[in-house]
Amino acid sequence: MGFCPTWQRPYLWKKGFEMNKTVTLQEFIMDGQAAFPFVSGQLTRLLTDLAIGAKIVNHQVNRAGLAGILGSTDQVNVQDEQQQKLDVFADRTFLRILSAGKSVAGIGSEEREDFVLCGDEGKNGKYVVLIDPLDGSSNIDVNVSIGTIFSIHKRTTPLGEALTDEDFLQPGSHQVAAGYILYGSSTMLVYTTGTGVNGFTLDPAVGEFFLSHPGMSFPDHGFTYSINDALLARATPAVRSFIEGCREATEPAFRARYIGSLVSDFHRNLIHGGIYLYPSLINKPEGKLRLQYECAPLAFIAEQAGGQAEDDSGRILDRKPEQLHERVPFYVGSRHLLHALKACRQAGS
Ligand code: P6P
Repeated sequence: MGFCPTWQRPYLWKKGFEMNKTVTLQEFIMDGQAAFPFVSGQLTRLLTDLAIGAKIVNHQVNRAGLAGILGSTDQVNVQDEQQQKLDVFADRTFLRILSAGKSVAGIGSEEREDFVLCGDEGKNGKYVVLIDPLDGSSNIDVNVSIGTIFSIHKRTTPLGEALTDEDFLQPGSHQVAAGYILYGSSTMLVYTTGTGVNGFTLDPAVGEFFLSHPGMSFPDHGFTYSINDALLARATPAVRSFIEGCREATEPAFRARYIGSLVSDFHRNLIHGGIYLYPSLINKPEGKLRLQYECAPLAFIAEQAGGQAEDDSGRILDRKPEQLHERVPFYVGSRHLLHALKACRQAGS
């Protein structure tokens, strides 16, 4: 794992992290708020509510086989994907909790065609949330890690007015915060508010998230590539050339790792270094992943952790979305590997 950025050390030392004092997520969020004395506290409430939703979803994910909520519903979601029972549970859980919290004016969810208004017709919440309630849900029934991805923006419409589509179509560079929850061998919540990336691990015995990965950053090395190999024949020449280069490299040799769960592949690459690719394809030039609630939040985290995130034409965070469920090609991870991919693209141009 990359070392904690030096500027974060005084804070973490003060919190007693280096003296092995356990710092809860709640303390960390509250301290973050204390650093901005004039804030309303709504972001604190919002982050706290996301952590509560994470605990509830985690409980169900861990007992899915026993709770009769494995498998799919007879519904297909707006992505034209078979909805899993846990997809629906996670979507409803985060919607219920965030709506009750008063900080959120509206939510754009992977599981719903249009955004949903929260509270009093969405007129008073300061923030809008974009969320993939349960990413990688096709892995649920085979007990492979899955995740939740969230993106937080300030509303663009004035308080007291009805939300519009534009509130949910802001470029990733406008995000106030972004994060993911990984329901894996342990359950982690990793997030950024623009001042570095910190990871918290849930202690199920006490139901608290504790700071376990302060100041996360991509290591300078890292030689793992994550791509669905079956897609390569339909990928661009630049991606094919890059992967061939990874396969042929010997000093150091690369490893191929692909879990089929974006949050899991991203998290492993963040800790050990690497690159995740879901490319544009001949029959799907826009690729598969969704910009607003998968790629943009992970791109914010990646850049805050010293990495990069691009599509075929440039920086993901600079992309202005036109549709709520817009798909983009997505390449994210260690800076040196994104540079190598870009060189392949330029060589092919
Ligand atoms: P494929 C899961 O459906 C997901 O959105 C990501 O979590 C994952 O990385 C990708 O799609 C897997 O897609 O086409 O390789 O099965």
